[in-house]
Parts: sequence; structure tokens; C-alpha cells
Amino acid sequence: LMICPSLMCADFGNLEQEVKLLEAAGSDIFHVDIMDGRFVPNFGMGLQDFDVIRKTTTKLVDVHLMIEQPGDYVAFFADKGADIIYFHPEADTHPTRTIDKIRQKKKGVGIAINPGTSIEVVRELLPLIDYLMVMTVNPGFAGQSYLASVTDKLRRLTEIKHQHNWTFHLMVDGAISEEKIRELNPLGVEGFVLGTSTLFNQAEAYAEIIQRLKK
Ligand code: S6P
Ligand code: MG
Repeated sequence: LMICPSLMCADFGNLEQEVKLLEAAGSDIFHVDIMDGRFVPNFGMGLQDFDVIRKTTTKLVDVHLMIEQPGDYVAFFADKGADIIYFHPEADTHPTRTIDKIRQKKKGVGIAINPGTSIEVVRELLPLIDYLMVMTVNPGFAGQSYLASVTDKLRRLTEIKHQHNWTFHLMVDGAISEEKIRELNPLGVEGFVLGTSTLFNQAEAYAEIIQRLKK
């Protein structure tokens, strides 16, 4: 089980402290949302925030590029120190070229797909990637509701992943509650991006929440 705190939901007044607490609590991958105001109707996160996160932790840091023509920015984020680069094939005219660019930089190759994107549309990419992030909300904002129709897509993805012996890790992002983790982990979902639904603004400390989830 991989726990991936979505740092867009953290306290920006104490970003360094937040990262340290989350790391000590057992986080696996830090998730950094990058938005361009075009692919999604929102902006964030700041590049300065990314730099603070990168220098504060030795854990894996991902970038979730919710931007148009993400291939143009692979080198930029790789050189900044991202370990895993997720891009949306919906925003990219040449997704296999972008995959090659990420590989050339020796970074983890991730794609993220919108709730409305069918498996068939990205079928050719699935043998080529290390991580598949299935969006369980429409990207752009924290604090939305889980889209129930995505659960069936996750089931089918696990099925064809096993049929073909593909090796990508199946991840989810968006409105992931503890109940959803219990439901989706047995379906083959390995990684969970956690925001306001589970980890942030809760009564319990990060360590208590993450340790309970890992059991
Ligand atoms: C959404 C973004 C996500 C959110 C995350 C927040 O556009 O890609 O990573 O930050 O979904 O979690 P929650 O529990 O508030 O939905
Ligand atoms: Mg995200």
C-alpha cells in the first residue's frame, strides 16, 4: 500500500514542517499537483513550493502535470528533481513521445487519466508506463466527491493488467476516504493520493492515520 499525501492540501505556512511530519508518519510518495489554468480551471502549485518539498524529503516526489502539451515540460520538472512524472494523455498530441522523454531522464513514467477517459483510449500506453493514476474526481480541485462509475474501470484495469502481465502500479487520486481504500485495495489499487477526505484537517495526527491505513 502506497500512501501519497497531496501537498496542495497541506498548510503552506508550514510546508517544510508538514513534509517532515508526513515523512515521519510513513508517507511513501509526495504528490505535487501542477495546474496551468488551461487543462484544468485552476492554478497551482508554486514552483517555489516544489523546491521546498524536494529539498525537505528524501522520499519519492511526484508531479501530477495537469497542463496542456506536458511533453514540453518534462525536462523542466525532471531537472527540478521530480522522481515520477505523471501527465494526462488527454492533453498531449504525442503521448508516446512524452513517455520517451521521461524515460530518457530516467524518471518514473506515469500517466493520469480523467474519469471520462476509457481504458481503450490509453491501451497502447499501458505496457510502457510505471504508474497509472486513475482520477476518481475531475481534476482541478481538492474536496470533491468520489465518482462511483470509476470503480468498474479500476476492476477492468486490474483484469487486463494481469492478462497481459503489465507491471505498472495502479494508483487513484480524488476524494479517497478510508472506506474507499478498504474497497479499492482488494481490487488491485496499490497507491492512494490522500487529501482532505482522509489526511488533512483531521482530528488525528498524520502518524495515527497513516499507520492505521497501512494495517
Ligand atoms: C485534483 C488533484 C488531487 C487533489 C486530491 C485532494 O485535481 O489532482 O491530487 O489534490 O484529490 O484530495 P481530496 O480528498 O480533497 O479529494
Ligand atoms: Mg493530483
